Order: sequence, then C-alpha cells, then structure tokens
Amino acid sequence: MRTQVGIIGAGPAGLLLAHLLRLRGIESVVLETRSREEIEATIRAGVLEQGTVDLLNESGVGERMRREGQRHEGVILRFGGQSHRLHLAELTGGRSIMVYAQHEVIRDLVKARLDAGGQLLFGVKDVSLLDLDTKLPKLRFHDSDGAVREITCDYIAGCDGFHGVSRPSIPSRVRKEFERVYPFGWFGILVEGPPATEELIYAYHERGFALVSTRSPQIQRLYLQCNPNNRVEDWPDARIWEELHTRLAGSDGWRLADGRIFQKGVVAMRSFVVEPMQYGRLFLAGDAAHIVPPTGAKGLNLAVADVRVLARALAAFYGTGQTALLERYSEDALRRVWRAEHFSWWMTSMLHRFHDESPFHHRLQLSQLQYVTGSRSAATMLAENYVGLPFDKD
Ligand code: RFL
Ligand code: PHB
Repeated sequence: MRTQVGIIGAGPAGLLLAHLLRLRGIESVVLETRSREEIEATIRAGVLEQGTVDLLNESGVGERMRREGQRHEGVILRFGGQSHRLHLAELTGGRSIMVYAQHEVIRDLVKARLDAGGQLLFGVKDVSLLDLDTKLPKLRFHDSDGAVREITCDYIAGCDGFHGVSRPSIPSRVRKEFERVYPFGWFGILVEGPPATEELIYAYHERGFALVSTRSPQIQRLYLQCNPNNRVEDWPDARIWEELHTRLAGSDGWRLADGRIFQKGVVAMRSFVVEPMQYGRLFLAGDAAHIVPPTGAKGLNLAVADVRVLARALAAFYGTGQTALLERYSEDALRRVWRAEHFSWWMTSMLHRFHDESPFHHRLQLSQLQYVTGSRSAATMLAENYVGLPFDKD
C-alpha cells in the first residue's frame, strides 16, 4: 500500500489530522488498535477551548457540537466555603469554553472520515515504524484479519497517545524527556441526574480538590482528588458522596444533590514533554508527545493545536514543495505545549492538597486563590489560559 501520510492512532489528534489533510486534498491512512465501539465509548475530556470549537466549526465537523454542546461563559472557583465566579467571556473579550465530551468529538470525526470514504483501519496489531530517516518511511502491522501489511508513506504522524509505539521509535539519544508525576490522582464518576450548577466548579478544600462538571442535562461528571494507588473498590458510593459533600460544603447554602453513580475510574496525574516532537519523517502530536494533568482541561485542546500546525506544514509541502514549516514543526508546537504545561501545573498546584504540605503552604494556596478571584489582572491571566490563547497566525 502507498499513502501520503500514515497516521497512527484514531484519537482526537489522529482523526482531526486526517480530516484537515483531506480538506487540503492530502491522502492518509489511519491505523487504530482498538475497535470503533471502544474508541467511541471511552470517557475522557469534557472541555473544549474557543480555538478548538472554532476549528471544528470551520472544518465542517461542528454541527452536532453546536446543537448538543453547552457553551459556558464562566467558571467557578470554590474555597473557604464560598463560590467565586470568573466571567471568562468578559475577561477575554468574548471568548468562552464548550462542554462537549471527547467521545462525542470522536464520533463526529469517525463519521466524517467514513462518510468521505477515507481509510481508517480498526483492530490493527503490532504496528512498527520503519525507515524513519529515509524519504520513504513505512508502517508494518497486522490487520484485523491477522495478515501482515505494509504501507509506504511520505510522512508518518504518531498520534497514538502516551502509551503508543511512535515516541519510543525515536532513538533515545535524540529524545529529551521532561516529567513530573504528582503524588495524587483523580477519582472520576459519572452520575445520572440534572446538573448541580450551571458552570464548572473547581473546589479547593483541606481534604483535597473536587471538580463538578457535566456531560448533558441528564448526566453529570464529578472528580475528587484521591490516592493515586486507589482502586475503584476503595470507593463505595457512600464514601464518594460523603467526601464530595465535605469538600464542596459552604456557608452559602449550595449543596450537591446525590444521584445514581454508573461509572467509576482513577486517573493518574502527570506532566510530560518530549523534545523534539519530530525525528526524520516522523512527527508526534497530542498525548504521544506531551501529557498535562487534567486540572487545566488542556490535553485534548493541545492535541488539536498540534495537528493544526502539522496540517498546515504538510499542506505547505504538498502545495509548494517547501519543507521549512515541517522543519519548524516541533519548535512551533512546543511554544503552546509549554504554556499549557505551565498553566496545568499551576492550576494543579493551586487546587490540590500535597501530602507533605505544611500549614504555611496551605495559607499560600488560599492567598493565591483569593488573588486570582479578587484581582482583575490575575483573573484575566487564569481566564485567557483557560479559554485558550489564540493560535499563532497562519
Ligand atoms: P488518545 O486520545 O490517547 O488517542 C490515541 C489513540 O491511539 C491508539 N493507539 C494505537 N493505535 C495504533 N497502534 C498503536 N500502537 C497504538 N497505541 C495507541 C489508542 O487506542 C487511541 O485511540 O491521544 P490524542 O489523540 O493525542 O488525544 C489526547 C486526549 O485524549 C487527552 O489529552 C485528553 O483526554 C486529556 N483530558 C482533557 N483534555 C482536555 O482538553 N480537556 C479536558 O477537559 C480533559 N479532561 C482528560 C480529561 C483526560 C482524562 N484522562 C482519562 C486521562 C479528563 C480525564 C479524566
Ligand atoms: C470533564 O468534564 O471531564 C473535565 C472538566 C474540566 C477539567 C477536566 C475534566 O479540568
């Protein structure tokens, strides 16, 4: 088989890249280890930045998001028993976020791909990357029938997430990795019932962080800081509700309503970046190249920003033969990556309890929270990062 761009992974990065390339007349093949049902059912992110929303709309895959997604113009920080609202739109000249689940974005992109007759192979195994430092790199794999297949490509995009094969295919001598693992995780639940609030609540409490988010008028998404080694069995429903009520309690009368919990899971918290994000004819995008803790709601949005830069660079190559943008891909993508890394680390540090934390540290965190909710310039700093800084100009 022969294609222009071989894409490994049908997450947001791989699927959106394939879509943006098709709009520019560039052909690609997407390889995915899991089934369509699995990728469309995996529960992950919920918050889309303004730029992500705009890009999905402009590229013609935003129709269901516009109908079913929920636009939020504000976000709430809760501490000391009180809620403090940041008016995102007012602080950022009208920008906002969209709450629309990642698996819905995946469904929209898979549908767009298949409707357009694009190649998307599910259930592949043992993908290996060959000849990356030549002009004709190859992908070898077993297809879903177990047959060995090989695709010769001009370029390969490694969009296979944090545990994929692309990043380790870059020789370790040219790879520099930066990492921080946090001493806590998030326990996430899905709950049946109406929304508890109109906007997301990020809560800081002596017992730890809690987050109230939503998925739809009937389904709510809640998280609480937990021990990273916790298992689902450690958290029976009664313990979850008790902890959420304690962490979200306040003197303002607002109270979270209980509901039926129908899904539970533990999320690890990590910051990670690999530099450079390219090697020979391989380009990494999304979680394959970087991870942020979810407190800033940035992971999916960064994946989108990466493939926007990569699609533009590939379009320049196929349009004019120029490789300047491809050569600069890593440098261009990493500017936004490090901004999101800093913001996500900062939000995480401000909103979580650290086990070795002293009362001094706790007071500093409260002071920081008072400052970002009390000072317009500090609030603007949070808001403009949260809704997403504008993309670099084309
Ligand atoms: P993905 O989504 O991991 O997709 C990678 C795909 O590659 C496949 N794959 C392979 N395919 C072929 N061959 C191989 N060898 C392969 N190995 C893996 C996998 O099956 C998979 O389908 O990476 P991508 O596309 O880079 O997208 C990144 C996002 O998924 C991720 O950053 C976000 O989910 C992070 N995140 C959030 N991001 C936001 O922007 N806003 C949020 O509100 C937000 N909340 C979250 C989050 C992540 C969370 N978890 C579970 C870590 C909340 C949570 C709880
Ligand atoms: C979610 O709804 O899953 C969600 C929202 C905000 C975050 C992380 C996750 O910061």
